[in-house]
Amino acid sequence: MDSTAQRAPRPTGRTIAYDPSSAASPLHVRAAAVLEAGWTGTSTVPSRGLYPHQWSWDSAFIAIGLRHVSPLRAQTELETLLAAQWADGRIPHIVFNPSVPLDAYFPSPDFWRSSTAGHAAGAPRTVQTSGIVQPPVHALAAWLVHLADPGLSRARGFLARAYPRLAAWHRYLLHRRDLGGGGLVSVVHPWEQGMDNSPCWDRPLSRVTPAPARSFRRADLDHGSPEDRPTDLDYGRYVRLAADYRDRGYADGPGDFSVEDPAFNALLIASEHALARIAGELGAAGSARQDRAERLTAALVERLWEPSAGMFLCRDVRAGELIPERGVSGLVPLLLPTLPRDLAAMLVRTVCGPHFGLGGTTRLVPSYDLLGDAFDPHRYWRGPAWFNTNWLLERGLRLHGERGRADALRKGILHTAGASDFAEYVDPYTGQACGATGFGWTAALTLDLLHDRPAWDRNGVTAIKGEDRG
Ligand code: 9WN
Repeated sequence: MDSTAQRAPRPTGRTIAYDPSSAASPLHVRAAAVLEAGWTGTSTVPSRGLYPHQWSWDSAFIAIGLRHVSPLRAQTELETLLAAQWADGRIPHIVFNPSVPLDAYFPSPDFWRSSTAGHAAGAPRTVQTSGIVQPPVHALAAWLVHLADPGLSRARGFLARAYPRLAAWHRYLLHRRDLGGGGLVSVVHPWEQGMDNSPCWDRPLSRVTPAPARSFRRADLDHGSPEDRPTDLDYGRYVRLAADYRDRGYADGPGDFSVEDPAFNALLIASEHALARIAGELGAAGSARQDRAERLTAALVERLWEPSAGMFLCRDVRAGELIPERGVSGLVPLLLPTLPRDLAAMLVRTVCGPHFGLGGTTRLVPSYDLLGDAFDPHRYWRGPAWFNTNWLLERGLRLHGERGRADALRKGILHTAGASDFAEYVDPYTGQACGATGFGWTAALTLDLLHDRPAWDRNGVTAIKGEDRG
């Protein structure tokens, strides 16, 4: 049954159309229950078993959904993450919960040693974190959370406290991570980009000597099926890269792995647009940020657009070339309002074409090229569909006037999320659940899609109907 179109009997026996965004709708109730179960008192775990700490981009997506249930919790979610920011501006990809046993997740705090190895970079003393980052969805999330309850946000000084931290975060990325020298941000580890095991990393990762398998113990295989997870060889390379970065005191500079990724940079641009709105709300000028967002968009097109693929590709900075693999990350810039029209039209054609199959062969947009040699519908980021990337594409389609396609994708996401018990990821053809169920951002983004779709302002930063009083 399509859970977006459920009907419920009234006591009178009359049947009325059920409002799926209502707090009483079954899908809303189930999604809210997932977030409730993952709430620790200060933040939300992505998954109690597989990911029992706070993750950076997960928290941003979770806050975007949580705002529909509790704007206060959504603000707290982001505040907890921002409190773990390093003095150099980086927001760590994991904030560890000290009450969780060390062996529950690998790499654990004793691997990252943030407070000692990260001392020179300004890691906080009071909380243990990882030393790498994740995509900057946070300013966008903060703005959307503010819009959910501007009165509460102003009363708590939410944006006034978040703004300097978000600005420092963007400064870190723009000043310390422009490793290619072309104005875009580079990631130095696949975990930073968030689509950890994408075939886009295979080529740059092949230069990395793996850490021996016996030198670490994976905890993920205690929860996930090995066929769905990265291989031991990939893990060995992840461990080597992270340990080398740690052993350099988390100092940034050219390393074995530096990649300019389209989704990471597009999310930074979307967040720059949001920061401009936040500055405006706080009575400051946001025009410099708008200009920067436009310059970054131009750099994105200049450095990562590949006309023959009809999409953006990743750039291997060390090799100085584009990586010839089509990952979903190359479609995410569709969410940018100032993307040239012809490029947006080509992205729509590509997402609906044979490589990604939207509206044709697939239920949801896969994480990787259906026709690619490395495609696997179940293995981590090598083909399955994720809910956060589909949510981003739904926004992009809507922004660029593709309302019919956006509505269909929204329906597909809601149906698949409900039917898969809010899976971490799914087979893009069948919707079969993979990885964890009861996954945080799947539930949160379901809640967001259950609410009214946004009216778009000219910057592509949403205003929920009737709530944009700024
Ligand atoms: C490493 C938490 C995170 C997500 C990532 C996803 C996965 C971790 C892992 O889980 O990564 O950060 O152990 O595989 O790839 O996007 O943020 O949900």
